[in-house]
Amino acid sequence: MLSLDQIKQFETEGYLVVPDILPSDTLAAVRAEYSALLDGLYNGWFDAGLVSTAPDTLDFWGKLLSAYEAGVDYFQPMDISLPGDRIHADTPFHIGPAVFDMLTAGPLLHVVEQLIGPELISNPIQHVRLKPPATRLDSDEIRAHITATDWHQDRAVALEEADQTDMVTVWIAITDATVENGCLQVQPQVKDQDIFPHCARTQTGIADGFVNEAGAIPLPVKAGGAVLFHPLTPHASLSNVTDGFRWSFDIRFNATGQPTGRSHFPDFVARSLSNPETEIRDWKACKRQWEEARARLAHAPHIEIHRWSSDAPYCA
Ligand SMILES: O=C(O)CCC(=O)C(=O)O
Ligand SMILES: [Fe+2]
Repeated sequence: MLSLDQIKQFETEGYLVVPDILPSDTLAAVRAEYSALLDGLYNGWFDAGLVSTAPDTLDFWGKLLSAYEAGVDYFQPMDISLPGDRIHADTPFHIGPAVFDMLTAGPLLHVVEQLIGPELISNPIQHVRLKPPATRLDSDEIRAHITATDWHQDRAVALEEADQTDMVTVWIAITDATVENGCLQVQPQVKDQDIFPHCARTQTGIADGFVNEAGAIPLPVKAGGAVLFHPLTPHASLSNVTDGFRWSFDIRFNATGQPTGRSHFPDFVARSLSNPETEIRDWKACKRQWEEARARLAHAPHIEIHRWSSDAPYCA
């Protein structure tokens, strides 16, 4: 249950840190599900000769690092979404029972409900981020799921159709997120905040001059806790300067009936006070929606996932 002060902070400053938002059994189940997922993936890569270190000598982190250093993409098969482009009939992704329990965790939905109401859809703009130590990254690494993320607003990296919606991002720490291992940082919102111009940077990020980096607030949070933020709140992540991985998920919710900003991907009713029978409660139904989207999109023309082009004003 959020206090009135917490709700007010979200409304005025555009962000909120909520410790222990994920039940500890759900957190443990997510870790176990990912451990089994990576074991299966790694065995396949080893058998195919793509990685050279035998699985039995490596733990979870060792497997991730071994895959990364061998140039094997561990990210997409572990992500909880399809990619923004190059979707094929067999593009891997991961939705399992523990991930679904995280997407629909009662205490988490209860907090979101206090911010945007009791009719909630799970927005398909959602990712896992498993970030290796910066010193181990390839020099040309740019992916926001692997390296530090540029300053941006989530509203700006969705399509215009979602500009007028009520959306909340919930960024969940699965390992403790610290300043050293690359936690999130925000720029508190200002009154009448608007969308800033975004340009091609390391990823797509806010144009120069719109973010006062000196005023940025780093938001460390322990595993199982979350940072919640408004879609207009500028945020970025710090570099991971430790020798361990930083692991988070970011998931989003909208008021039901509103466009998600990525409508070619599937949403589902996560919570409904007025029509509880419309809630999806079976992880297999959620997974099936993604499989159906993948089958459809594999043969469809590419759909841009945001509005910015590098020749936009402010990007010179
Ligand atoms: O974790 C990160 O590096 C960035 C996360 C982010 O941009 C988000 O959750 O919207
Ligand atoms: Fe973001």
